[in-house]
Amino acid sequence: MPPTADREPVDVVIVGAGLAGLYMLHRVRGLGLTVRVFEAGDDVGGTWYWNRYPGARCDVPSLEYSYSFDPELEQEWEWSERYATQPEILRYIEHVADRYDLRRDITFGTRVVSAVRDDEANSWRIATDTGEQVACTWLVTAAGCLSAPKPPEIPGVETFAGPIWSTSNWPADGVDLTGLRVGVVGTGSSGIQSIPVIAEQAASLTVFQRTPNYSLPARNAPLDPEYQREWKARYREHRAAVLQMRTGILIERGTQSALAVDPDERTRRFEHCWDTGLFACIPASYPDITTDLAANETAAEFVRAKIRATVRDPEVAEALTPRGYPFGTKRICLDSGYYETFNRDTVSLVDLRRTPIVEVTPRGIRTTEAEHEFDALVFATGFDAVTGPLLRMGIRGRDGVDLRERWADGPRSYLGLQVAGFPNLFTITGPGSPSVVSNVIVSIEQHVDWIAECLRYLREHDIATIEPDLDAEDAWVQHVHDVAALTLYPQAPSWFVGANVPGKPRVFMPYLGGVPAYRQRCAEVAAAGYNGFRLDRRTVPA
Ligand code: NA7
Repeated sequence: MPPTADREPVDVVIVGAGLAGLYMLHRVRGLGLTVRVFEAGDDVGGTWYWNRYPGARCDVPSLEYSYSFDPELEQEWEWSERYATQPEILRYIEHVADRYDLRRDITFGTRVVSAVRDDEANSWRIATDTGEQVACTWLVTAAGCLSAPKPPEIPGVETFAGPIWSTSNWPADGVDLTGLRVGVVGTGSSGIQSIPVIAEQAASLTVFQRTPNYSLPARNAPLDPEYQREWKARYREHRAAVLQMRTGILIERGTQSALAVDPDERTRRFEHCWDTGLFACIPASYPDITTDLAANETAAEFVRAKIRATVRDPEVAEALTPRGYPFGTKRICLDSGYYETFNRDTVSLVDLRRTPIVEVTPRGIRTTEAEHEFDALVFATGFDAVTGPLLRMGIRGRDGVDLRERWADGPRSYLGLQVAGFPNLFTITGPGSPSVVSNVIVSIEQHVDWIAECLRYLREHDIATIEPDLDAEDAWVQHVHDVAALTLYPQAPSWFVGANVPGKPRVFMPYLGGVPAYRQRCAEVAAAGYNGFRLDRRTVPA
C-alpha cells in the first residue's frame, strides 16, 4: 500500500495496546501531550489478546496481577478465580480501555514496521504496515516481552494436510478438537497449560517434548467472595507489601540455607509450597536454591519425586522428569492436571531427546523412529523473548544505526529504559529490567510512572532530548550480568538467555536484582536529575 500523506506530528507514539501501552496512554494523556498508539491486534489486550489457547491463564494471583494505579478500578473489578483465565483478563483489559476511554487514540490492526530517528528535526519518523507515517518527539515501546512468536523451525510444516494452530495466535472463535487426533509440539508454559484441556477434547493426543519442565500444581479455584472483600478492604497495604517482594508477588521468604536444615523439615517446607500453588514459593523458601547447585538439587529432587508419584508408567515419568539444568532456571510452570494427563489411555509422549523430529509430513510428524499421523497440529514452541518484539520494529537511531547492529552481541540498555544512541526512545519492560522475572504488571506500572514523570520533567526544564551516557549504560549492563552470574539462571538453555532462538546471542536479559532494589535505583536516578542520562536542550525545534 502506498504511504499516506504525513499526519500531524504528535508528542508521543506508543507501540502496543496491552497492559503497558494502555497505562502509558492514560498517563501521557494526563500530561496533556498529544499521542497515538499503534496496535497490531484488532483490539486491546496484547499478550492476552493473542494467547487464547485452551487452558490459558495467568500464573500470578488475579488480585496481584491487576493495575494498582486507580483505587476505584481495583475496588469495582471482581475476579472470579484465584488465577484468572485468558478470557477474564481480556475482559478486564477491555473494561480498562472503556473506563478511561482509551480506544479513541489507538489505531488497531496496524503494526509499526520502522521507527527512524531524525536528529535534525528532533523526532522519530514512524511507518506502519498500513502505509501510515507519523512523526513524534518521544517513542515509547510497549510491545511486550513474549509477543514475537518463534517459528517452529521444523522442516515440512507447510506440507501438513490438516490445520495447524499456534498457542500464540489461537483463533478468537476457538477450535473444536472433538474426535481429532492431535499432536502438540512444545512443553513450556503454553504447552503445559493447554495439554490437559486438549486431552479432554481430542480423540487422541501425542505430546512432542524436547526439554521437560519443572511444573507445580496451580491449585486454582474460584475466588471466595469473602476473601476478595477482605483483600480489597486492605488493598493499599497489600500493594505496598508487593513492592517489598523481589518478584513483585507476595511470598514468604526463608533466610536459611536449604542445606542447613533437617531434610524432613525441608521436605515439609516444600510440601507446604506444593500445596500453596505459588510458583515462587519453593525458590523463596531457602535463598540458596537460586544460587547453589547442591541446595537447588534438593528442590529439583522434590519435584522429580512428585512426578514419579503421579505418572503411573515409570518410563513416561522418567521422560517427563527434568534433569541437567537447575530447578527454576527455566520459567517454572503452574499447571492444572498436567502430569496426571499422561495417565490417560488416549495420551502419549514422544521424547525428542531420544527420537528427534525429522520433519512434518502431509500426514503428521516423522521422528527418527516413526511417522505419527494426526488430523491437527498445535505448536506451543515459544517466543523470541524480550528483544524479539523490539528488533522486529525496524528501529534506527542516530546516524541510521540499526538497533539490531547495536545489540548484535546482546541487548544493551540503561536500566532497561533507554539505549545510548537512541535519544527519546523509552522501552517499557526492556532488557535489563526485572520484566519477565517479576510480576510483570508491577514492573509495567513502575516503568510507565517513571517515564511519565521523566516526560513531565523534560517539559518543565525545556529539555529536548534524553539519552543514556555510554558509561552509565555499560555499567548497568555489567551490573545486570554480574547479578545474574551470582545465580544459577545462566546455566539453563532458557529463553531468558536467548537459547531457544538459533543464532541469538547468549546473554541473560532480565535484571535479577529484584523489584525493590530496582525501583529504588530508578527513583534515585530520577531524584538526582536523571543521573547517567544526557539531557540536551540544543536541538529544541524552532
Ligand atoms: P516456551 O516456554 O519457550 O516453550 C516452548 C516449548 O517449545 C519448549 O518446550 C521448547 O523446547 C519447545 N520447542 C521449541 N521449538 C521446538 C522445536 N523445533 N521442536 C521441538 N520442541 C520445540 O514458550 P511458552 O509459550 O510455553 O511460554 C512462554 C512464556 O509465556 C512462559 O514462560 C510464561 O512466562 C508465559 P526447549 O525447551 O526449547 O527444548
